[in-house]
Amino acid sequence: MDVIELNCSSFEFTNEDDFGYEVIHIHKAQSYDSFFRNIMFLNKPCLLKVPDLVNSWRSNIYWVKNNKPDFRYLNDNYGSAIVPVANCNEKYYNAQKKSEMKLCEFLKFWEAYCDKDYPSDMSLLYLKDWHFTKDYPEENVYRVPQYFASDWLNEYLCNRPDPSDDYRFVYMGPKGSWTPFHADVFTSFSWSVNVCGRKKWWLFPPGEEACLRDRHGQLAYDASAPELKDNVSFPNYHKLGKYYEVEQKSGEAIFVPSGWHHQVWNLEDTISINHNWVNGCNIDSMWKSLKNNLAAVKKEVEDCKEMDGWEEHCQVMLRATYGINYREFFSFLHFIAKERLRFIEEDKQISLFGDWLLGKHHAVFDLKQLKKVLDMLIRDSDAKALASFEKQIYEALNLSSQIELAVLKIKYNR
Ligand SMILES: O=C(O)CCC(=O)C(=O)O
Ligand SMILES: [Fe+2]
Repeated sequence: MDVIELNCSSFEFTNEDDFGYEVIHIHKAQSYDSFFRNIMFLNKPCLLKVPDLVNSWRSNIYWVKNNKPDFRYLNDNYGSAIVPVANCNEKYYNAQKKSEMKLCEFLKFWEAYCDKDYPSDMSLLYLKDWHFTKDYPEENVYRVPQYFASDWLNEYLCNRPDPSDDYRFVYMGPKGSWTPFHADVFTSFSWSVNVCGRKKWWLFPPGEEACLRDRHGQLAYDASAPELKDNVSFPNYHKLGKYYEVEQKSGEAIFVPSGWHHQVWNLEDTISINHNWVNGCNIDSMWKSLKNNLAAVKKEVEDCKEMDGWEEHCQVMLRATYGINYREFFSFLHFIAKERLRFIEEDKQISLFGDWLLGKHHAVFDLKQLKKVLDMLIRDSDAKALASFEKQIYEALNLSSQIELAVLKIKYNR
Protein backbone atom coordinates (compact mmCIF):
# COMPACT_ATOMS: atom_id res chain seq x y z
CA MET A 1 0.00 0.00 0.00
CA ASP A 2 1.19 3.53 -0.72
CA VAL A 3 1.64 5.95 2.14
CA ILE A 4 0.23 9.45 1.93
CA GLU A 5 2.82 11.53 3.65
CA LEU A 6 3.04 15.25 4.12
CA ASN A 7 6.61 16.42 4.01
CA CYS A 8 8.04 18.75 6.65
CA SER A 9 5.41 18.51 9.36
CA SER A 10 7.11 21.35 11.20
CA PHE A 11 6.14 23.71 8.39
CA GLU A 12 3.31 25.89 9.61
CA PHE A 13 0.63 26.15 6.98
CA THR A 14 -0.72 29.60 6.31
CA ASN A 15 -3.04 30.81 3.63
CA GLU A 16 -1.89 34.38 3.75
CA ASP A 17 -0.10 34.16 0.42
CA ASP A 18 -3.33 33.42 -1.34
CA PHE A 19 -3.51 35.77 -4.32
CA GLY A 20 -7.02 34.97 -5.43
CA TYR A 21 -8.42 32.23 -7.56
CA GLU A 22 -8.02 30.69 -10.94
CA VAL A 23 -9.09 27.21 -11.82
CA ILE A 24 -5.84 25.29 -11.73
CA HIS A 25 -5.40 22.64 -14.39
CA ILE A 26 -3.20 19.71 -13.57
CA HIS A 27 -2.12 17.67 -16.55
CA LYS A 28 0.07 15.05 -15.01
CA ALA A 29 0.21 13.12 -11.77
CA GLN A 30 1.25 15.61 -9.12
CA SER A 31 2.65 14.79 -5.73
CA TYR A 32 0.10 14.56 -2.94
CA ASP A 33 2.08 17.15 -1.04
CA SER A 34 1.87 19.67 -3.82
CA PHE A 35 -1.87 19.19 -4.34
CA PHE A 36 -2.40 19.41 -0.60
CA ARG A 37 -0.47 22.63 -0.08
CA ASN A 38 -1.20 24.52 -3.27
CA ILE A 39 -4.79 23.58 -3.89
CA MET A 40 -6.67 21.90 -1.08
CA PHE A 41 -5.21 23.90 1.77
CA LEU A 42 -5.67 27.16 -0.15
CA ASN A 43 -9.22 26.14 -1.10
CA LYS A 44 -8.69 26.62 -4.85
CA PRO A 45 -10.71 24.90 -7.54
CA CYS A 46 -8.86 22.45 -9.72
CA LEU A 47 -9.40 20.25 -12.76
CA LEU A 48 -7.19 17.19 -12.72
CA LYS A 49 -6.47 15.73 -16.13
CA VAL A 50 -4.25 13.02 -14.72
CA PRO A 51 -3.63 10.41 -17.45
CA ASP A 52 -4.98 6.94 -16.75
CA LEU A 53 -6.73 8.02 -13.55
CA VAL A 54 -9.74 5.80 -14.22
CA ASN A 55 -8.36 3.26 -16.68
CA SER A 56 -8.18 0.45 -14.18
CA TRP A 57 -11.47 1.23 -12.44
CA ARG A 58 -14.02 -1.52 -12.76
CA SER A 59 -16.66 1.15 -13.40
CA ASN A 60 -14.63 2.30 -16.37
CA ILE A 61 -14.14 -1.22 -17.66
CA TYR A 62 -17.64 -2.61 -17.10
CA TRP A 63 -20.07 0.31 -17.03
CA VAL A 64 -18.96 1.91 -20.27
CA LYS A 65 -19.09 0.60 -23.81
CA ASN A 66 -18.01 2.72 -26.80
CA ASN A 67 -17.80 5.78 -24.51
CA LYS A 68 -21.48 5.41 -23.56
CA PRO A 69 -23.09 3.90 -20.48
CA ASP A 70 -23.52 0.16 -20.90
CA PHE A 71 -27.23 0.00 -20.06
CA ARG A 72 -27.29 -3.76 -20.37
CA TYR A 73 -24.45 -4.34 -17.92
CA LEU A 74 -25.90 -1.88 -15.42
CA ASN A 75 -29.33 -3.43 -15.71
CA ASP A 76 -28.09 -7.02 -15.39
CA ASN A 77 -25.99 -6.26 -12.34
CA TYR A 78 -27.88 -3.63 -10.38
CA GLY A 79 -31.31 -3.43 -12.03
CA SER A 80 -33.23 -4.12 -8.83
CA ALA A 81 -31.45 -1.45 -6.72
CA ILE A 82 -33.66 1.36 -5.45
CA VAL A 83 -32.09 4.64 -6.51
CA PRO A 84 -32.83 8.34 -5.91
CA VAL A 85 -33.86 10.16 -9.05
CA ALA A 86 -34.45 13.87 -9.64
CA ASN A 87 -36.68 15.32 -12.30
CA CYS A 88 -34.68 18.16 -13.85
CA ASN A 89 -37.83 19.74 -15.29
CA GLU A 90 -39.70 19.93 -12.00
CA LYS A 91 -38.80 22.49 -9.39
CA TYR A 92 -39.77 21.62 -5.83
CA TYR A 93 -39.12 24.49 -3.41
CA ASN A 94 -35.58 25.42 -4.38
CA ALA A 95 -34.48 22.01 -5.63
CA GLN A 96 -35.44 19.43 -8.19
CA LYS A 97 -38.26 17.09 -7.33
CA LYS A 98 -36.84 13.78 -6.15
CA SER A 99 -38.29 10.30 -5.99
CA GLU A 100 -37.09 6.74 -5.74
CA MET A 101 -37.32 4.02 -8.35
CA LYS A 102 -35.64 0.82 -9.39
CA LEU A 103 -32.51 1.27 -11.41
CA CYS A 104 -34.07 -0.82 -14.21
CA GLU A 105 -36.90 1.74 -14.51
CA PHE A 106 -34.45 4.63 -14.65
CA LEU A 107 -32.38 2.84 -17.31
CA LYS A 108 -35.53 2.17 -19.33
CA PHE A 109 -36.27 5.90 -19.27
CA TRP A 110 -32.67 6.78 -20.17
CA GLU A 111 -32.50 4.44 -23.15
CA ALA A 112 -35.87 5.65 -24.46
CA TYR A 113 -34.79 9.27 -23.96
CA CYS A 114 -31.66 8.67 -26.06
CA ASP A 115 -33.63 6.77 -28.71
CA LYS A 116 -36.03 9.72 -29.04
CA ASP A 117 -33.03 12.05 -29.39
CA TYR A 118 -33.35 13.86 -26.06
CA PRO A 119 -36.82 15.43 -26.50
CA SER A 120 -37.48 18.64 -24.58
CA ASP A 121 -41.11 17.73 -23.86
CA MET A 122 -40.29 14.58 -21.87
CA SER A 123 -39.46 14.46 -18.14
CA LEU A 124 -35.72 14.63 -17.77
CA LEU A 125 -34.60 12.24 -15.05
CA TYR A 126 -31.23 12.36 -13.30
CA LEU A 127 -30.02 9.64 -10.92
CA LYS A 128 -28.10 11.43 -8.21
CA ASP A 129 -26.69 10.82 -4.76
CA TRP A 130 -26.86 7.05 -5.09
CA HIS A 131 -24.93 5.54 -2.16
CA PHE A 132 -23.51 2.94 -4.48
CA THR A 133 -20.53 1.82 -2.37
CA LYS A 134 -22.77 1.44 0.65
CA ASP A 135 -25.26 -0.62 -1.37
CA TYR A 136 -22.56 -2.72 -3.07
CA PRO A 137 -19.55 -2.79 -0.73
CA GLU A 138 -17.93 -5.70 -2.54
CA GLU A 139 -18.05 -4.15 -5.99
CA ASN A 140 -15.01 -1.89 -5.66
CA VAL A 141 -15.76 -0.05 -8.87
CA TYR A 142 -13.29 2.80 -8.32
CA ARG A 143 -10.27 3.76 -6.26
CA VAL A 144 -10.39 7.04 -4.40
CA PRO A 145 -7.58 9.13 -5.95
CA GLN A 146 -4.81 9.80 -3.43
CA TYR A 147 -5.47 13.57 -3.52
CA PHE A 148 -8.90 13.00 -2.01
CA ALA A 149 -8.06 10.22 0.43
CA SER A 150 -7.83 12.28 3.62
CA ASP A 151 -11.54 12.18 4.27
CA TRP A 152 -12.54 12.51 7.91
CA LEU A 153 -16.24 12.71 7.20
CA ASN A 154 -16.67 9.35 5.51
CA GLU A 155 -14.00 7.78 7.74
CA TYR A 156 -16.15 8.73 10.73
CA LEU A 157 -19.49 7.80 9.18
CA CYS A 158 -18.35 4.43 7.85
CA ASN A 159 -16.80 3.41 11.17
CA ARG A 160 -19.76 4.17 13.36
CA PRO A 161 -21.34 1.23 15.16
CA ASP A 162 -24.51 2.06 13.23
CA PRO A 163 -23.06 3.06 9.87
CA SER A 164 -25.48 5.72 8.75
CA ASP A 165 -25.48 7.45 5.41
CA ASP A 166 -22.14 8.33 3.98
CA TYR A 167 -21.27 10.93 1.36
CA ARG A 168 -20.01 8.64 -1.41
CA PHE A 169 -22.16 8.80 -4.49
CA VAL A 170 -22.73 7.73 -8.06
CA TYR A 171 -24.46 10.08 -10.51
CA MET A 172 -25.92 9.00 -13.85
CA GLY A 173 -27.78 11.23 -16.25
CA PRO A 174 -28.54 11.89 -19.88
CA LYS A 175 -27.24 14.80 -21.89
CA GLY A 176 -29.04 17.93 -20.64
CA SER A 177 -29.59 16.75 -17.07
CA TRP A 178 -28.30 19.25 -14.55
CA THR A 179 -27.84 20.17 -10.90
CA PRO A 180 -29.19 23.51 -9.66
CA PHE A 181 -27.11 26.25 -8.04
CA HIS A 182 -25.97 25.21 -4.55
CA ALA A 183 -23.06 24.83 -2.14
CA ASP A 184 -22.28 21.48 -0.62
CA VAL A 185 -23.38 20.14 2.73
CA PHE A 186 -21.36 21.33 5.79
CA THR A 187 -19.21 23.44 3.40
CA SER A 188 -17.53 20.17 2.53
CA PHE A 189 -15.17 19.75 -0.40
CA SER A 190 -16.38 17.66 -3.24
CA TRP A 191 -14.58 15.67 -5.87
CA SER A 192 -16.15 14.23 -8.93
CA VAL A 193 -14.72 12.00 -11.66
CA ASN A 194 -16.43 11.30 -14.97
CA VAL A 195 -16.39 7.61 -15.71
CA CYS A 196 -17.93 8.49 -19.06
CA GLY A 197 -19.37 11.68 -20.53
CA ARG A 198 -18.69 15.38 -19.99
CA LYS A 199 -19.86 18.03 -17.55
CA LYS A 200 -19.94 21.80 -17.57
CA TRP A 201 -19.36 23.43 -14.19
CA TRP A 202 -19.94 26.98 -13.08
CA LEU A 203 -17.96 27.74 -9.94
CA PHE A 204 -18.55 30.85 -7.82
CA PRO A 205 -15.97 32.00 -5.24
CA PRO A 206 -17.37 32.22 -1.68
CA GLY A 207 -19.42 35.36 -1.19
CA GLU A 208 -20.41 35.78 -4.86
CA GLU A 209 -23.62 33.86 -4.17
CA ALA A 210 -24.91 36.99 -2.41
CA CYS A 211 -25.35 38.48 -5.90
CA LEU A 212 -27.55 35.55 -6.86
CA ARG A 213 -30.08 36.08 -4.10
CA ASP A 214 -33.48 37.44 -4.98
CA ARG A 215 -35.02 40.39 -3.17
CA HIS A 216 -36.34 38.05 -0.46
CA GLY A 217 -32.87 36.63 0.13
CA GLN A 218 -33.66 33.34 -1.59
CA LEU A 219 -30.78 31.81 -3.54
CA ALA A 220 -31.31 31.48 -7.31
CA TYR A 221 -32.38 28.04 -8.43
CA ASP A 222 -30.77 28.34 -11.84
CA ALA A 223 -27.70 30.59 -12.12
CA SER A 224 -28.23 30.78 -15.89
CA ALA A 225 -31.90 31.85 -15.80
CA PRO A 226 -32.71 35.05 -17.75
CA GLU A 227 -34.79 36.42 -14.82
CA LEU A 228 -31.58 37.01 -12.86
CA LYS A 229 -31.06 40.06 -15.05
CA ASP A 230 -34.27 41.61 -13.73
CA ASN A 231 -33.06 44.32 -11.31
CA VAL A 232 -36.21 44.22 -9.24
CA SER A 233 -36.19 40.47 -8.61
CA PHE A 234 -32.40 40.12 -8.26
CA PRO A 235 -31.20 43.55 -7.11
CA ASN A 236 -27.55 42.51 -6.65
CA TYR A 237 -27.01 40.44 -9.75
CA HIS A 238 -25.26 43.30 -11.57
CA LYS A 239 -22.55 43.21 -8.87
CA LEU A 240 -21.62 39.63 -9.67
CA GLY A 241 -17.85 39.35 -10.02
CA LYS A 242 -15.73 36.73 -11.62
CA TYR A 243 -16.89 33.15 -11.74
CA TYR A 244 -15.49 30.18 -13.59
CA GLU A 245 -16.71 27.85 -16.28
CA VAL A 246 -14.95 24.52 -16.49
CA GLU A 247 -15.50 21.66 -18.88
CA GLN A 248 -14.71 18.31 -17.37
CA LYS A 249 -14.17 15.49 -19.83
CA SER A 250 -14.34 11.77 -19.40
CA GLY A 251 -11.66 10.46 -17.03
CA GLU A 252 -11.03 13.90 -15.53
CA ALA A 253 -11.48 14.82 -11.88
CA ILE A 254 -12.69 18.12 -10.49
CA PHE A 255 -11.99 19.44 -7.02
CA VAL A 256 -14.68 21.81 -5.72
CA PRO A 257 -13.41 23.85 -2.77
CA SER A 258 -15.25 24.53 0.47
CA GLY A 259 -18.06 27.05 0.35
CA TRP A 260 -17.95 27.53 -3.43
CA HIS A 261 -21.43 27.59 -4.95
CA HIS A 262 -21.74 25.72 -8.20
CA GLN A 263 -24.10 24.58 -10.92
CA VAL A 264 -23.50 21.58 -13.15
CA TRP A 265 -24.74 20.36 -16.55
CA ASN A 266 -24.19 17.01 -18.20
CA LEU A 267 -23.11 17.80 -21.75
CA GLU A 268 -23.36 14.13 -22.75
CA ASP A 269 -24.75 10.96 -21.21
CA THR A 270 -22.59 10.94 -18.12
CA ILE A 271 -21.72 8.66 -15.22
CA SER A 272 -19.70 10.15 -12.40
CA ILE A 273 -18.40 9.18 -9.00
CA ASN A 274 -18.53 11.88 -6.40
CA HIS A 275 -17.66 12.27 -2.72
CA ASN A 276 -18.23 15.08 -0.25
CA TRP A 277 -15.59 15.27 2.40
CA VAL A 278 -14.04 17.24 5.21
CA ASN A 279 -10.49 17.09 6.54
CA GLY A 280 -7.88 19.18 8.34
CA CYS A 281 -7.96 21.77 5.54
CA ASN A 282 -11.62 22.68 5.86
CA ILE A 283 -12.66 21.57 9.34
CA ASP A 284 -12.58 25.18 10.56
CA SER A 285 -14.95 26.10 7.75
CA MET A 286 -17.34 23.33 8.85
CA TRP A 287 -17.16 24.64 12.41
CA LYS A 288 -17.91 28.20 11.27
CA SER A 289 -20.86 27.06 9.23
CA LEU A 290 -22.20 24.99 12.14
CA LYS A 291 -21.99 28.11 14.31
CA ASN A 292 -23.66 30.28 11.66
CA ASN A 293 -26.46 27.79 11.32
CA LEU A 294 -26.97 27.70 15.07
CA ALA A 295 -27.09 31.51 15.10
CA ALA A 296 -29.77 31.39 12.40
CA VAL A 297 -31.80 28.85 14.40
CA LYS A 298 -31.50 30.95 17.55
CA LYS A 299 -32.66 34.04 15.71
CA GLU A 300 -35.65 32.15 14.37
CA VAL A 301 -36.86 31.11 17.83
CA GLU A 302 -35.57 34.00 19.92
CA ASP A 303 -39.08 34.97 21.02
CA CYS A 304 -39.21 31.86 23.26
CA LYS A 305 -35.76 32.30 24.70
CA GLU A 306 -37.10 32.24 28.25
CA MET A 307 -38.52 28.76 27.78
CA ASP A 308 -36.91 25.91 29.79
CA GLY A 309 -34.47 23.92 27.67
CA TRP A 310 -34.34 26.54 24.92
CA GLU A 311 -30.64 25.87 24.17
CA GLU A 312 -31.40 22.15 23.88
CA HIS A 313 -34.32 22.86 21.64
CA CYS A 314 -32.08 24.93 19.36
CA GLN A 315 -29.73 21.95 19.08
CA VAL A 316 -32.64 19.74 18.01
CA MET A 317 -33.56 22.28 15.38
CA LEU A 318 -29.93 22.56 14.28
CA ARG A 319 -29.84 18.80 13.78
CA ALA A 320 -33.04 18.94 11.75
CA THR A 321 -32.01 21.82 9.50
CA TYR A 322 -28.26 21.39 9.18
CA GLY A 323 -27.89 17.62 9.60
CA ILE A 324 -25.69 17.64 12.70
CA ASN A 325 -25.55 19.47 16.01
CA TYR A 326 -22.81 20.27 18.52
CA ARG A 327 -22.85 16.83 20.11
CA GLU A 328 -22.44 15.05 16.78
CA PHE A 329 -19.78 17.49 15.65
CA PHE A 330 -17.82 16.82 18.80
CA SER A 331 -18.22 13.07 18.43
CA PHE A 332 -16.83 13.41 14.88
CA LEU A 333 -13.77 15.36 16.08
CA HIS A 334 -13.31 12.95 18.96
CA PHE A 335 -13.33 9.90 16.70
CA ILE A 336 -10.74 11.30 14.27
CA ALA A 337 -8.54 12.63 17.08
CA LYS A 338 -8.52 9.27 18.87
CA GLU A 339 -7.63 7.44 15.65
CA ARG A 340 -4.72 9.81 14.96
CA LEU A 341 -3.49 9.60 18.56
CA ARG A 342 -3.57 5.80 18.46
CA PHE A 343 -1.55 5.91 15.29
CA ILE A 344 1.06 8.29 16.69
CA GLU A 345 1.30 6.68 20.10
CA GLU A 346 0.60 3.02 19.46
CA ASP A 347 1.58 2.76 15.82
CA LYS A 348 -1.89 1.65 14.85
CA GLN A 349 -1.84 2.34 11.12
CA ILE A 350 -4.73 4.06 9.43
CA SER A 351 -5.87 2.79 6.08
CA LEU A 352 -7.68 5.49 4.15
CA PHE A 353 -10.21 5.23 1.34
CA GLY A 354 -8.57 3.85 -1.77
CA ASP A 355 -6.24 1.76 0.41
CA TRP A 356 -3.83 4.60 0.95
CA LEU A 357 -1.97 4.67 4.23
CA LEU A 358 -1.84 7.79 6.34
CA GLY A 359 1.72 9.01 6.98
CA LYS A 360 2.96 10.21 10.38
CA HIS A 361 3.45 13.81 9.28
CA HIS A 362 -0.05 13.85 7.92
CA ALA A 363 -1.41 12.56 11.23
CA VAL A 364 0.43 15.36 13.02
CA PHE A 365 -1.09 17.93 10.67
CA ASP A 366 -4.53 16.40 11.33
CA LEU A 367 -4.00 16.60 15.08
CA LYS A 368 -2.90 20.23 14.96
CA GLN A 369 -5.98 21.18 12.96
CA LEU A 370 -8.22 19.20 15.30
CA LYS A 371 -6.74 20.97 18.29
CA LYS A 372 -7.47 24.39 16.80
CA VAL A 373 -11.15 23.50 16.38
CA LEU A 374 -11.40 21.77 19.76
CA ASP A 375 -10.00 24.91 21.40
CA MET A 376 -12.60 27.05 19.63
CA LEU A 377 -15.33 24.67 20.74
CA ILE A 378 -14.13 24.81 24.35
CA ARG A 379 -14.29 28.62 24.37
CA ASP A 380 -17.54 28.88 22.44
CA SER A 381 -20.31 30.68 24.33
CA ASP A 382 -23.08 28.60 22.73
CA ALA A 383 -21.31 25.41 23.80
CA LYS A 384 -20.91 26.75 27.34
CA ALA A 385 -24.58 27.69 27.52
CA LEU A 386 -25.61 24.14 26.71
CA ALA A 387 -26.09 22.35 30.02
CA SER A 388 -25.99 18.87 28.51
CA PHE A 389 -22.72 19.61 26.74
CA GLU A 390 -20.66 19.99 29.90
CA LYS A 391 -19.20 16.50 29.68
CA GLN A 392 -18.16 17.07 26.06
CA ILE A 393 -16.40 20.31 26.94
CA TYR A 394 -14.48 18.48 29.62
CA GLU A 395 -13.58 15.73 27.14
CA ALA A 396 -12.57 18.32 24.55
CA LEU A 397 -10.22 19.91 27.09
CA ASN A 398 -8.68 16.53 27.79
CA LEU A 399 -8.33 15.71 24.13
CA SER A 400 -6.74 19.05 23.40
CA SER A 401 -4.07 18.47 26.07
CA GLN A 402 -3.45 14.92 24.84
CA ILE A 403 -2.91 16.26 21.34
CA GLU A 404 -0.58 18.96 22.55
CA LEU A 405 1.52 16.41 24.37
CA ALA A 406 1.56 13.94 21.48
CA VAL A 407 2.64 16.65 19.02
CA LEU A 408 5.36 17.83 21.38
CA LYS A 409 6.62 14.29 21.81
CA ILE A 410 6.88 13.88 18.06
CA LYS A 411 8.60 17.23 17.73
CA TYR A 412 11.27 16.34 20.25
CA ASN A 413 11.28 12.75 19.06
CA ARG A 414 10.59 11.20 22.43
O1 LIG B 1 -22.56 16.34 -11.09
C1 LIG B 1 -23.54 16.94 -10.67
O2 LIG B 1 -24.60 17.01 -11.29
C2 LIG B 1 -23.46 17.68 -9.35
C3 LIG B 1 -22.25 17.38 -8.58
C4 LIG B 1 -22.04 18.28 -7.41
O3 LIG B 1 -22.80 19.15 -7.11
C5 LIG B 1 -20.84 18.09 -6.61
O4 LIG B 1 -19.99 17.23 -6.93
O5 LIG B 1 -20.68 18.81 -5.61
FE1 LIG C 1 -22.29 20.04 -5.21
